[in-house]
Amino acid sequence: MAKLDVNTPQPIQLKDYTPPAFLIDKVDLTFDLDEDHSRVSSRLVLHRNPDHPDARAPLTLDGKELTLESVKLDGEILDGSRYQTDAESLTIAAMPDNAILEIVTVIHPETNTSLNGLYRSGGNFYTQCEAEGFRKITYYLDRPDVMARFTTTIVADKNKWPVLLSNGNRVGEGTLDRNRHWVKWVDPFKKPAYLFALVGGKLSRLADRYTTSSGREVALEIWVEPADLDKCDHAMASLKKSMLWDEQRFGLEYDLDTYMIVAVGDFNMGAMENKGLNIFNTKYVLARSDTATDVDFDGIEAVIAHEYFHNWTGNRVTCRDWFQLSLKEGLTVFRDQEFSADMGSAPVQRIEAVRTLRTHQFAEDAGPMAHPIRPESYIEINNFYTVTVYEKGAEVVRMYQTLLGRDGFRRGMDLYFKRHDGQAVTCDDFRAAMADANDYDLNQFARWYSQAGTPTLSVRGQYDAAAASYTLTVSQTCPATPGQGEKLPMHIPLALGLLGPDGADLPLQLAGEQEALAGTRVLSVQEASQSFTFINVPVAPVPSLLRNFSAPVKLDFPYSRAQLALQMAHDSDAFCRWEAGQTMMLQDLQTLIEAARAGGELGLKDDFVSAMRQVLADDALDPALVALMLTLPAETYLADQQSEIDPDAIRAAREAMKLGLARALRSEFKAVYSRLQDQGAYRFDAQSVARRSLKNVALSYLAELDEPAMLELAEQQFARADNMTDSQAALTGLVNWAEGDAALAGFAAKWAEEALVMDKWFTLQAISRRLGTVAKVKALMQHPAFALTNPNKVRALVGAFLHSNLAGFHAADGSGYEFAADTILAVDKLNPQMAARLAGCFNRWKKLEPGRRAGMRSALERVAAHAGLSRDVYEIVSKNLQ
Ligand code: 0A1
Ligand code: ZN
Repeated sequence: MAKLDVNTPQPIQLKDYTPPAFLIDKVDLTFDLDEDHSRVSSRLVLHRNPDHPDARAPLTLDGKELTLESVKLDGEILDGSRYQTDAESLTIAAMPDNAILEIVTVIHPETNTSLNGLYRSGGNFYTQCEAEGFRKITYYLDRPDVMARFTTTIVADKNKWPVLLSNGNRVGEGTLDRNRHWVKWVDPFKKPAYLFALVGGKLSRLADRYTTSSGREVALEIWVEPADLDKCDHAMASLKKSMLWDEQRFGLEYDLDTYMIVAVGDFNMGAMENKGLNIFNTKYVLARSDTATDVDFDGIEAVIAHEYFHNWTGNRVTCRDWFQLSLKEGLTVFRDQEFSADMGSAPVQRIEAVRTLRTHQFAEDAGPMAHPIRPESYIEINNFYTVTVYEKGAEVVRMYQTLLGRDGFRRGMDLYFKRHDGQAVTCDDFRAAMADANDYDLNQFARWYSQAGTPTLSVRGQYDAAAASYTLTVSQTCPATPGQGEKLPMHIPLALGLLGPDGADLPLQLAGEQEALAGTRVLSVQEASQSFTFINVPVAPVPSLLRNFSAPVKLDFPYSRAQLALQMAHDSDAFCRWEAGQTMMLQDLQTLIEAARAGGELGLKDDFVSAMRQVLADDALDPALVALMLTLPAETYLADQQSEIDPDAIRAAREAMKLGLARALRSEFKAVYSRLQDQGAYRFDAQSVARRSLKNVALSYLAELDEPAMLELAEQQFARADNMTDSQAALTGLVNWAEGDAALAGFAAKWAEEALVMDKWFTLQAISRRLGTVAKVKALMQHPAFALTNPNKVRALVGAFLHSNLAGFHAADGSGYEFAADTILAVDKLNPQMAARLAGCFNRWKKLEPGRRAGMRSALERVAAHAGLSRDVYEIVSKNLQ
């Protein structure tokens, strides 16, 4: 590992939390925006915080990369002896208990490539302040437990930046000399600085209105580059649906007169919930049926909802400190998942959420970056916007609902808002509201917040024919994770049913209970090992376990193949039905991987093929569910099941299964493909999306067959498609063959001006087995549509290759690792947050076979030793090398 020196970044610890020495009541900001610099004048009304232990503590404001012009305390200009600055702060030792502080700083948005703080994109101005970007705008108490009322005046050239937006309500505007104009905004709600936003530029607006349940009229505005105005309708419709849903499900209404969404092409994440002025990555706003896929339409609906829901879970009630990030993110992801379930097919949404969790979060939990949903320490908070904090956090919130029921969960939410509206609070406060509203003991449940790692739930069943009873013995273990050797038992809701020989649910009656209940029930598992006995069970049942994925755990039950086939065909729980298929598929893939490593035959088992044939033939099943059942797990997920990863064997096994199924079920796939051809124009509704998804899964199998007629199907679909879903699916099938080159060229020529469509073109090639090589990715980085400064482009090409192309990235000659190291270092100079995300490609390195392991280690060491490395990348590589 790189030597530690005095500049080694130090971790911040949850246990060191202290309240701020001062609080800010009011902040008035004036921005003077210009081409080669911008000036920020701030006026803070402060008072000493009585909750701080030291009544004479100095005032230390956060500030980074600022040029300080002046400091005034209560009207008096301070000379340099009255305050101190260093690279990250400004301190005034002698502070009165109440004060007005006026500070002027100069900043350079025009050279800010980090996309944190105030920056430029396409000539316009945008901000990103979460988590700690506000300190790059002005000196401030940049921490979420300091909530203030903001007023913002923006001054800028009228022609260059005609639209000037900030949080809250617009209260005034006017013109000035030198062709400049000003606009003033007042946000009536107290907020932490991370929710501040400003936008200035040439933008066009889609406007609409919404009337809330209590009759408040809200103006809705989506602001985009003029050329994109025809791609905002779906986002607007999604926003209105979200507003209605939150009123109906949680009784939560919007609270300002205007709700604005701005889309920007340069953005580090998906979107940001700034009060009244959300800023979005264009990817999660812009959609037209010919430019965006069904997956994009779904993603937009979910992210629009997510940011809107943050207005209550995040903004009205915010986090005390960044360790509590999951308080707002886990809860808001849970809320957007529930919304999506209500808008489309609930089982399909659930299965997709579980796939994401297993593919990405389980991997994170098993690697060097494993952390609990409430981490105990961090070096760079931007590295903790993780699938653990978000997706596992959402699973933890879901478990409250599973344990308490929907009504109980709602009671807990109501109490949470009643107690904490306008406050900055902790995950413990949320748990207390759930416990108190339901008089339910959630003390053991707290371990979900503090223990990292994915628990394994081992279940064994014992049928006693004489007693007509069935006993399930449930034991739990959780593997060690960095810094956490021993784990204590968790409180796990285990939802289950028992299936009779025909696959129907048996009535459930636990020993000691008076009557049997039909369907699913939830057991509360709390011990390291415990037993549950069901009585009046007439036959040996097949247990249907962890229904609807009732807890984020790995389940271990010794199902026979026949039992899995029964569940696949009959389980009343769609998740368990899908899961049984996945279990069988994984078993067979594992066999194939071992065969590939040993150089053996890669054939498919008959019972697996016939179970899949039955799924394809089942007309009663939702086509979207059939599509999911036929979708193979990602290469990376397969890698995570291995004790030692051999990327080539994994690829060979996965392709053998795909080709084997395509050959065995050729006529079934053809029939499904023909049956589901669209009649008429594109529509985005659950049924049409489901049909397209199955049709395109069928095409993806058929395109594996090296037969001209099958490629012709893909070519025809590509030529005729009126929508991007079908167009992209056809191209994906084609790119693995030489015939794909012409289609790729045609696609690029057609969509050269559409940045988001070109992202698809980059990704398709980065993950293709034929084209996804280091040399090809390097060549594509020279394409005029690529830019190392644009996160969407970097993610689409480099990110996709490093994270999703297992065999390409892990090329045996180590070229993938050298390429990764070079690119991480190049991106780190521009945008550390992006570079750190790329560096996550090394997280599995200890599990690779020895040759590749050595190559990865030396690439990691080269990055770690690089002078001037950011804190962001340092944290990832140093934790990898520990
Ligand atoms: N709070 C946002 C996510 C977000 C986080 C950080 C960002 O920049 C560093 C941007 C957005 C959300 O959950 O949507
Ligand atoms: Zn969020």
